[in-house]
Amino acid sequence: MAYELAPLPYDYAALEPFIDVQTMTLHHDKHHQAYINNLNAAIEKHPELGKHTAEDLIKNLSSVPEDIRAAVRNNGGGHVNHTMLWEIMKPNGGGDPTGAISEQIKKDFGSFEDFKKVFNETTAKQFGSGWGWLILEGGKLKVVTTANQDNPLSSGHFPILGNDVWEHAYYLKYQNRRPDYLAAWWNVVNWDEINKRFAEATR
Ligand code: MN3
Repeated sequence: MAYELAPLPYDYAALEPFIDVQTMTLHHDKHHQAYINNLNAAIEKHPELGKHTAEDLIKNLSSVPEDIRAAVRNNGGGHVNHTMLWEIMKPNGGGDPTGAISEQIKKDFGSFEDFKKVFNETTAKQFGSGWGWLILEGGKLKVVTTANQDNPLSSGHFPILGNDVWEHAYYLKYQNRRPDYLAAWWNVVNWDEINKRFAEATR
């Protein structure tokens, strides 16, 4: 198989009480695995593509053969997005941002509280399934959303952080209260990893 699911980098219960163990188990073992299975099934039709990383595939969707392009966009995106999500969370995370991203947030949004408000309000409004993202555009941080499993990489932006607002990400614990999930999520973010991604975005 060209693509494989990495183990969750912490225990399934490690993000309690903000993200419950059942959601983490289903989200990683079933949802993320399904994106990988579907991506592998699509790649079987064009095995030469399997030498590329999933990131490279979604960065260059126009080079993916048309018969599997939608499958790669959705399932390659699903794989890349969830791999990032597990990495930018950690037990005992959260708190104020650190390092270079902290300075950039202050510069572009005024304060961490103002940034969170923009991110949470923008992402809460994403209609249906999708993601909220922080990207760098023209040297400035910007909050954007995408539908489905689309990733900013496909439009040339390396995502610094992103959060999943598909109902499977929060419904078991938060039901229809997407804003409550978005507010709670900041308690588990991993600023060290987000700083690494910010450095990558600025390269
Ligand atoms: Mn998801």
